[in-house]
Amino acid sequence: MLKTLLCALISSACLKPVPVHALGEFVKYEELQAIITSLEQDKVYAPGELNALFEQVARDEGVLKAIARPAEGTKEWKDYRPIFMTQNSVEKGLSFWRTHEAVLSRAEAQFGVPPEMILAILGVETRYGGNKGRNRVIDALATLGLDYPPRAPFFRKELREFLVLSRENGMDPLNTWGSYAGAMGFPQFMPSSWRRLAVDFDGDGKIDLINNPVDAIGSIANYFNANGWKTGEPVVVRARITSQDYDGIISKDLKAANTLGEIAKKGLAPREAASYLASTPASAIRLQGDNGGEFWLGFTNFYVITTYNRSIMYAMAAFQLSQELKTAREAELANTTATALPAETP
Ligand SMILES: [Ca+2]
Repeated sequence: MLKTLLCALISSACLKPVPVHALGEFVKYEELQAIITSLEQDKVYAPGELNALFEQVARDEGVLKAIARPAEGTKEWKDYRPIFMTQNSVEKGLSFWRTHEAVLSRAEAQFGVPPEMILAILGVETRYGGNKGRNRVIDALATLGLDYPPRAPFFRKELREFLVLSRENGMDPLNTWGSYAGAMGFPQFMPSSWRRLAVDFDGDGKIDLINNPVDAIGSIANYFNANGWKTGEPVVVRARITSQDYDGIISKDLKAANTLGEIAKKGLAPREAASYLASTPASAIRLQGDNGGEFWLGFTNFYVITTYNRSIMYAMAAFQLSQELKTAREAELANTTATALPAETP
């Protein structure tokens, strides 16, 4: 396609409005036909089945608009944080925690991921299942995989995975809904993550992340575990400035690329007195907070959160929500205990 070529050469060419494609337009695309041929050869679909399916798939202009301006790319931390850190989110999280307490404990025992972290992901992703996305997944993935050149190969792979997943899992691909990027259900798993890391955590023989919060809880825990979550280790701590050499050590990567010792030499050390080893892998993070620059030291677990969504602000929001939830839960349990105890006789 000429447009694909142009966009590959000049990325700004892709930002202009593009013509609306009619229903079924994608069937003409060579890139889609390659996916269809491969799925027919692999006998996942019968010949003709997918061409008929894609006659009912439409390009989604809203998806292209949405991907051009994700919140992580346009907001500072001070404006990003309040989107997720609300009283309402903490209260809903506590309510979800009470409802699914046994399942969360089972997930922690099996995968080593604490309940508050699993809940924070559910809170940030979908407000505990309240907003699982309003886009038809097949339209979203086809639009991004076929008409969004900057990330087309990634989304074409996800489109293929989605078609396989639908077949494996008995889902109707024309009636499955998710985010503008094709992420699905309570935990907003992309199709490849669903196929690789989702688990049937209630043992009903089916993995359902869209309607089943139990499968969602187990799947998030398994995802974190598989991506290297270190049970009981810290996630991120606030740093204090000890000298002004720190500029060069601020991380641009999504991994713990230095050690605490290296970062300390450049002038950033944990704010709270704690016995961290100088050899601990960490990265120095700078965020623009309400009161100017904030410095943090992210550990391996912090970067495990970014495997879920490749953004430092996302990981920080999820971590801070997890801590709010944990504190609120502890307070709730303390109150319950206090009222449950018999009154002491003086
Ligand atoms: Ca299940």
